[in-house]
Amino acid sequence: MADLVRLARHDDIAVITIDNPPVNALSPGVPEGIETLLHGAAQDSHIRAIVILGAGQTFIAGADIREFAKIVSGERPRISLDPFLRAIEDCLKPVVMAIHGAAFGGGLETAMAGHYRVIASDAQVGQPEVKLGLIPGAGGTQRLPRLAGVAKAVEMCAGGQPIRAQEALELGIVDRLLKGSLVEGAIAFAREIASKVPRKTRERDERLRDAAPAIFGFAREKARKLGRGMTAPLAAIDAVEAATRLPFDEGCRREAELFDECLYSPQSRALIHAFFGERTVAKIPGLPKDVKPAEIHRAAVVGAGTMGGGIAMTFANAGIPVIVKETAADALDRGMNAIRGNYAKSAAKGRLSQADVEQRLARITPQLTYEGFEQADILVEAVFENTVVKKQVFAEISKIAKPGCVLASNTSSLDIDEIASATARPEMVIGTHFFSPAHVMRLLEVVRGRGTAPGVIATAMALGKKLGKIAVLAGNCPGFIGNRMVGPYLREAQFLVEEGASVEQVNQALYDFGMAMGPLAMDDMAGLDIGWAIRKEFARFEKPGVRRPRVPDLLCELRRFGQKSGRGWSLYDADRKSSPDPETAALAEKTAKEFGIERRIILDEEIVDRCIYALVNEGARILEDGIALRAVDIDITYIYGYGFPAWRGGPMFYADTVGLNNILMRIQELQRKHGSDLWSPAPLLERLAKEGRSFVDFDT
Ligand code: T1G
Repeated sequence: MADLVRLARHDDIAVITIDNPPVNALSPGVPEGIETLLHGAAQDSHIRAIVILGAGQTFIAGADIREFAKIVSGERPRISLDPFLRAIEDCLKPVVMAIHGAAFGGGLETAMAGHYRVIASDAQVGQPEVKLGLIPGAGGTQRLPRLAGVAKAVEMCAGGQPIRAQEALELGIVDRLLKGSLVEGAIAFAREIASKVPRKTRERDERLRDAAPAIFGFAREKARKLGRGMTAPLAAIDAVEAATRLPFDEGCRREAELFDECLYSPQSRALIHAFFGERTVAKIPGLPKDVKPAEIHRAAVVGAGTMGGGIAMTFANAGIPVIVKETAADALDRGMNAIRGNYAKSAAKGRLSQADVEQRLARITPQLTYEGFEQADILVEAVFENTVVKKQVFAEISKIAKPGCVLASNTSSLDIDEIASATARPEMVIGTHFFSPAHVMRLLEVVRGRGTAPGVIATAMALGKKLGKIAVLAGNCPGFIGNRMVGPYLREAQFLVEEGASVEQVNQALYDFGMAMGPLAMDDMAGLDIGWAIRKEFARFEKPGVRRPRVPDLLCELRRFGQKSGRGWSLYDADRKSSPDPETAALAEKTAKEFGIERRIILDEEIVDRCIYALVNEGARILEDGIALRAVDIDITYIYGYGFPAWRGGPMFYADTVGLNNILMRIQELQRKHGSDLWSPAPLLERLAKEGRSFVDFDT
């Protein structure tokens, strides 16, 4: 095994390089290796100062996240990084940390134990541990406020967002920005400071005194709002607050206590599952190794509606010129006005400069013809959700498209093979299901058809990453992964309203569970007419006599399509703020009477069980059918596409935490009450439960 750490002498400067690809994580052997070489260099009389840096793409990206599961399972002891960091901080010769790429988590904590820090101008530093349900556990909550001030340290540790090099310099986290060669710049800097007395960050208390107590109260309020349900951000605030109240060593002990509470919490396991899941979904087993994604330099979108416009923005935001075509001038104008409006909102929030906005708008070419489509590397159809309409568009674009051009449909549920049958090149057809608003939502559901070529799958998955999306590959069936599961989830929510729960109770119960919004609120946001069109499209597959929700169709017949028409399940004002609609409640009561549905008091627990277990059960069927490659693909789909709380790990991981046997028993109870057509346990769920296994086991 190549050395994880090595030392090179540059005359009077020692350079210690960490070489633990891919991200120089502090895996077992790395801290030990650094400490050994540091000790040697400190003893070497020729050496006046020491530089520590990372090989490859980045400085240290943190502790080795893979080790946490082993610690929690007891497979390996929790080893504190503190002695290693003190060895650096107490080194008698100046230690300069040279940062490039990312200094995240334990990486920034290691850097702050150094006496000086220099950084490449495009690098980032941060304490993203809360995204893993953890807090900085190696002195970060104690050293960062001493360098950056308390307010910024709270923001970075509780929010987890990295900052750029320039801001790190302005804050005093780093001492110099380097352009050009990092190692040469660092060595030159080390020579400059070699004769200075090493500064120990832990002794730099001056910035702790400027902490206004209100900082912590405000931060907790913000954390409860932005990290609703998450415990780690609050623990991070407690730890930084401890730094302002306790001497360094005691502050570190308090940090370690809070860290352990997080480490052994289910939230951390769920968020680490989501972290690796986000990377796993990009791996497509069975794709031939020699299949390489094609480059996408130009794109074209058919349809400038809500989805088409958002998709065009997504390409433009990624630097890809895009044509957007409509059939009528007024529709095109509406589409372009919506795009300009979205950019204006981003500029108003300071997320984009006016120059950025103009640059992105310049990449979007609105038009009423297919002119230029023949030059595109991908054509995306984003027209009305109807198979006949989509096939017509595919028949047209497949005649124009150049050889090798990917033909993609943004359908959210229709048959990709049926759509592909309208072309002479079904091997180039694939589903690219964006989520509304397409320029914001991170999920991209890539749907392979029976004939889709491996190269087209590879291209769509790589394009997803280039567009800043998390691409998940799904097989072709009605609704693919996401919408196929949302069907039973919404069905149960709608049934519960007919059975006596209020719309608000159903929404609140799932919101309190952690969903970004309740199921009926989501239905109203997406538009009840979408579900209506899909139900009509698939009515022929429905088994006669099986109970189905009545109220949603009645609302649609009354032209109540949700937010877009000011009322649906709820009422909406001009700012789309919702309020209870007594007419919906009356409609549910009347429907129940008409169809003999018993009305009763319903507890939140039943609402959550029925909606979430409907998701899990359908998820298990999707795995059986091979529509999803792994259970984690379903989890990532729901976390990034449907607002499922990441701190619960996604529906399948959540099911594992409840225990599949418990879920099976509850579903069998619902089966006895509501019948097998609505509630029969998926065979995979039954099998795993009987074998005492989990969905995570199923994936491994
Ligand atoms: N540990 C183990 N594996 C890691 C890792 C880590 N810290 N970071 C990345 N990987 C793996 C990843 O799974 C993938 O593997 C490969 O590296 C490339 O990653 C004590 C408690 C640095 C910005 O949270 O944000 O320090 O899929 O695809 O897009 O207080 O990785 O190839 O098999 O993401 O170029 C805190 C996590 C840890 C940073 C690079 N640190 N990493 O992005 O590559 S907790 C983090 C990232 C901690 C201390 C605490 C990103 C990156 P595979 P990638 P990338």
